[in-house]
Amino acid sequence: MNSGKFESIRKKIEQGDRLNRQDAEALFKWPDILDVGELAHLVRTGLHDDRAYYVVNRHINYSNICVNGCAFCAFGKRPGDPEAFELAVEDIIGKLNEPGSHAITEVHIVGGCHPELPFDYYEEIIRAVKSWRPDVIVKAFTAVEIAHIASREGKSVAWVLERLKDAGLDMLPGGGAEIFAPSVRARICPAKISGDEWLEVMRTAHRLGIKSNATMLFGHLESFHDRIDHLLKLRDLQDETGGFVCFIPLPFLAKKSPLRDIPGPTGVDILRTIAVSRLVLDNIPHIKAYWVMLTVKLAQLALFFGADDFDGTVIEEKIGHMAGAESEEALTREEIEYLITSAGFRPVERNSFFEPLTK
Ligand code: V47
Repeated sequence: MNSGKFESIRKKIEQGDRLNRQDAEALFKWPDILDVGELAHLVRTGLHDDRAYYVVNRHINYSNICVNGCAFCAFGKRPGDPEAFELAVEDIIGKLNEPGSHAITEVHIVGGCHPELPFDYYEEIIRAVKSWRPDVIVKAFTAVEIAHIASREGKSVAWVLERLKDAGLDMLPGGGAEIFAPSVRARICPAKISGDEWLEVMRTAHRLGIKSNATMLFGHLESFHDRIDHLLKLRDLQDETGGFVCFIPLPFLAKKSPLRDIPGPTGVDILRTIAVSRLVLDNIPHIKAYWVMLTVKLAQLALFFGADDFDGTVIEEKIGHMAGAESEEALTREEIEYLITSAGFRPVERNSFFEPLTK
């Protein structure tokens, strides 16, 4: 690529113009990632100055039993597998009552596509968490779980979302998007809903006033073209609904996953992908450096490559760690603030919707 192309992209960014597919391709090919990072940092700083957000939250997995059997996933287990588990609603509340969870403002609840759990169970989880603490934000069930629950109940996605919203659901997490390209999904997650179905669940959620995040799993069998296509589809839906709060690029962790022969993305590829995401997704306000998958050291660097959010305290994490994540399972508020401050940014505690919280 010649430097003229890079300069034309720089100009677009400086003028606030939208990048197109060719621009994104050029950014993936440009040899110096520091140039790409500099542009992403310009955008990130324009939006968020020196703020780096974090949330005091807790993850809870209600079950890892899953009928999908995705090739990249070490978390999901078939029914009867010795590592399969399923929590009763009381167990979930028990986790919230453990020391360390008292200050959380968000509960992130996800599981697999369970073949048998009744609809009441999902409603009860949300009601129980809300009665544990009415002001805690419940971010629960990926678009994949919502579609699965709807299909098991023989109801529409809108019906499921409306019922869960009535029970107290505040927001959907961004998981399960993987990569939208059908040819790659056919190899890594053939039983999962299609990318278009994932987008349709999110469209419905946003129409019903339920905001969500969005993810992209990268560094497995997909091409740069597939990544760009994924980002552009999210950007198109965001133009339509405005319902995405934050985008989370998830580097594939291969080590203990069924696809363990694939090396997974390098650090440079991860930083470049975060930067390109910031530059292409001009209508999604926040980009998360999810330290669990990135490691805290790379997450710090990601703050210079377009990311503005460090995610959270998490407390208990299974999806990444069962796949071989090398990070801790939890960070304290003080540790996160130290990591952000020592990278030269200003830590801002936020709620799930990125409203700043004063301590
Ligand atoms: O949906 C599964 C991915 C996701 C692997 O919305 C893997 O705020 C890497 O979505 N290597 C779960 N990734 C994590 C997630 C998330 C995390 C934090 C915050 C939010 C949010 C969402 O992890 C899954 C899947 O896409 N995943 N296996 C793996 N081997």
